[in-house]
Amino acid sequence: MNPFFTVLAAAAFLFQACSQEAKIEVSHLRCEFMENPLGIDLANPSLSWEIGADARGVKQTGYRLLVASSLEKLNANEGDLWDSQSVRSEQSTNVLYNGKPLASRTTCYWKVKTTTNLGSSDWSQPARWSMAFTDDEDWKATWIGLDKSFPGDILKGKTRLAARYFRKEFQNEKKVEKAMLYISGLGLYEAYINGEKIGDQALAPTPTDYTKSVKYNTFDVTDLLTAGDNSIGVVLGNGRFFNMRTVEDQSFPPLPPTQNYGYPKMILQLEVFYTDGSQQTVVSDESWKVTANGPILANNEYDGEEYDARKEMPGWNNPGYDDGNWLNVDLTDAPQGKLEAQLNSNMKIMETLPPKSVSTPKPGVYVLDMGQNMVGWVSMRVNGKAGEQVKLRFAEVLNDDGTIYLGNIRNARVTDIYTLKGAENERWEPSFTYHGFRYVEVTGYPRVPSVNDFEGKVIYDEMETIGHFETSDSTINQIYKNAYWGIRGNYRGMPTDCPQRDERMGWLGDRATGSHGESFIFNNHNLYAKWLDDIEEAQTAEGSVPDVAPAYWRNYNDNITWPAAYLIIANMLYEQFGDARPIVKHYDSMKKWMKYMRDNYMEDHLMPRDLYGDWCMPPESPEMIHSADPARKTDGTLLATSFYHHLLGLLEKFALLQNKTEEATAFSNQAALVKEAYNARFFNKGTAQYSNNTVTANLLSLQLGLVPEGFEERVFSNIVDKTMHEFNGHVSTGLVGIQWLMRGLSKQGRGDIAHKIATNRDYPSWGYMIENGATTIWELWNGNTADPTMNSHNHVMLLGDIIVWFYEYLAGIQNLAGSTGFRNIHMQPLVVDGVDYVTATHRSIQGLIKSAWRKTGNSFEWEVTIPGNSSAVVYIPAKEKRQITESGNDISKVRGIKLLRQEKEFMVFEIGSGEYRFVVFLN
Ligand code: RAM
Repeated sequence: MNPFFTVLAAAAFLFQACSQEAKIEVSHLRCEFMENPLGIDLANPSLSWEIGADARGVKQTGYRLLVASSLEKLNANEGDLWDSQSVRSEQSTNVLYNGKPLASRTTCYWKVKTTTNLGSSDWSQPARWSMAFTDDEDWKATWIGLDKSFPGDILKGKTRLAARYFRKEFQNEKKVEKAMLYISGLGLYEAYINGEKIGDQALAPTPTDYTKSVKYNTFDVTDLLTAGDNSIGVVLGNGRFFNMRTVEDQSFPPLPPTQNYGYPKMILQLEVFYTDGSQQTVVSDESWKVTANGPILANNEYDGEEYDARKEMPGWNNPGYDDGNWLNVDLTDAPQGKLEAQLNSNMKIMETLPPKSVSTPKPGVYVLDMGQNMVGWVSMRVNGKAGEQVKLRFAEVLNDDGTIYLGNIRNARVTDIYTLKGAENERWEPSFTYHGFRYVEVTGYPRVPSVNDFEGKVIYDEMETIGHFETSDSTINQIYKNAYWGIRGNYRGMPTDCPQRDERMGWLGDRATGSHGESFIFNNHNLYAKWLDDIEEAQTAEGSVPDVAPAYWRNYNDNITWPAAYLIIANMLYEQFGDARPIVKHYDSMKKWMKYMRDNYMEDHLMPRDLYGDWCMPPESPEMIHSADPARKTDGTLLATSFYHHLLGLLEKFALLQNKTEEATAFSNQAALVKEAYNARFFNKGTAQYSNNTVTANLLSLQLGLVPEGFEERVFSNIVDKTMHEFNGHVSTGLVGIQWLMRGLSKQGRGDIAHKIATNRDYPSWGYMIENGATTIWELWNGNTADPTMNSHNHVMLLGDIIVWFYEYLAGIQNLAGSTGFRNIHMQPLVVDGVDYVTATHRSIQGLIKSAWRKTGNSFEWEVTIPGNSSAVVYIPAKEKRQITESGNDISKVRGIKLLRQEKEFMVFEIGSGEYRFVVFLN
């Protein structure tokens, strides 16, 4: 061929190739689901990134990861810790570090570059993580504290201790290059260097069963050190370490004492690296001083904090303070638990809320209304004389006369007391307590307070909000908002049942399906991974798993429906975040528990162990907590056996994931026997009813795969009949059934009933709560009239699967069957009468997913965003494809959109990443 033409042809080819090249960008680098985390002690942390492109349909074909011990090396493309080399792989999330063993204290700088079907990216911006201690020998510090009480401390019943203040001075002779601080202070600590508070965490560290594990936090404190004299100050509060209640507490209802781990204690290690290469380590040891004679006179998470500003010790956490009358510390025993780096976030002030109003129900009694049931504390500004005392009490509801109602707080004192020192504009907020409240009663305030004198501090685990959801329906929107406030208010390093009364425990049953819904709204991966560890730590040697973890209450009831959360949540982390590690890590303990329950309790393949029934189903009369009507109650053996069957299915899946095929087969064989026995016992073929035909009985059977083939429709119609005729289109389930209700109805084609249940405003419904002023979710459907002994206004358990339903059904965002972490997405909106639009986003680990649909008079419009390196199967509600346009073009003419099939009232297409705008013309 003429050489000239060859050149031309080559140029033309090149031009073509270039014109197809898209701009590819890698961003949002995360290590262990966090941006730039400090203080990790894992050998193989997980790395994830997002891929963006200015063209649709981008798919990663390979990556190269560099991890370097310095930024300079990374910038020079030298991965001295790990150079993955070019890897052919589609995986862009949960890639496990696989380089040189990571030594303690290493800061790991990393970046990634990808190849895709549309071209290659440049190197990403660098990110980093830092290693804490990987070897117990790294700890040179000892535990210190004071193993005794002080005058004023109360050790029995409603316990209280004064906070303990610790201090230590040290010198810095040379120029500091870097300083890292490692600390655990139990139950809670606040730490200072040269008077400056270290970090912005609150109520740290995260709570654990301290006989099993203890978490420490890592801080970069380089900027806090000065030349010459320096000082460290630490304050310790009780948290969950010193028992909040002992047997002497005569609460009603009688509550068990909380575990006692002893008097507060701490361990601290400060490592200072100088520019000349030398190093100094300051540790907690016998040279520290301590006093309990400071301003925090008393603290207890349930009861509140008392602070006497006259007892402040100006300069105590600065160098040069005279600690002559302080005590020498005790070298204490270490808590038995293993000292480990904390991976889940600490709590933090996440939002500040001004009160909406102040009222005066009685002379001298002021009541702040925050306008929202919230969790945290109040900060206050006050002017007055030394010795004047302001008392704050916290409540969720008011009495008719406008005073606060404390009946449902049980025996928590929920009282903060501040004694003035007589300075101008005194400001105060507590350190070692928190409250669940909408209203604050203020007494003793020296003048008439105004809203400007107070601020509500909203405190929960520092966690990114990754979901937004809105519809045209104001009830649905308010349920979502109430759920949002309730969920975040119950993240306290563990998911708690409630934040206000003398309970606040990690009840397993409350969060099984709930955790799945929550994962659309919050990046809660690390919290739930930590909670699974808490659950495993709570397991007895025999295999029993309690209903509460960490096991501050020893609730070993050998029940099924509560501990089931252990497996259900491990599965959730895998499904929603693509992380299989929790499954692998806990597989043996899960198996052990299942075997323990089988060996000890199973009778003829039925599981008779159930304690709570379908907890808190709507009772027949308004003041009741639990229904007494046998027709409303679901048989306990049915609940436990259907769950056990479901869990066997999960174990089978977990076994297959690890290629343990024989074990998988054994689980599935066992499940078959359980199913047979279950149907023989509970199923009436003639009526297609399970047991006494409650919605929960039929629903669990259907949703958990127990109904014999061919009977599904009839069983479902029993659910519909019961709901529509006996309960007039209202919810009739409690905590157990509700976990499957909204999905169950919608899956079988009755999304309209789910919608009715979601938008009801009369009893029982979430809308009824709203109608009665709720700004969070109640523990009971009849929370405005029921017996106060069990009537929290901030429980999330009755949310069941409604948040999942909002995202997976109304918005239509869920993992495609078989996919995890939103690699392949199933987009199918539930378009129901009464909802005109839905807008939802979820920042998944792959990147941002959006579904926003709207009905107009004669069209249906749907905006969809699929993150890079993901694809989706989209269900467009249309009978024919010629009705559909995408960004104004006939959908059949748009490249990259592939028609898969027609399915019922949907045209089903496959799409790649990118933004789409579908319009369906209805005529
Ligand atoms: C209540 C708790 C919790 C529930 C248990 C069974 O006391 O508040 O929500 O799981 O009982």
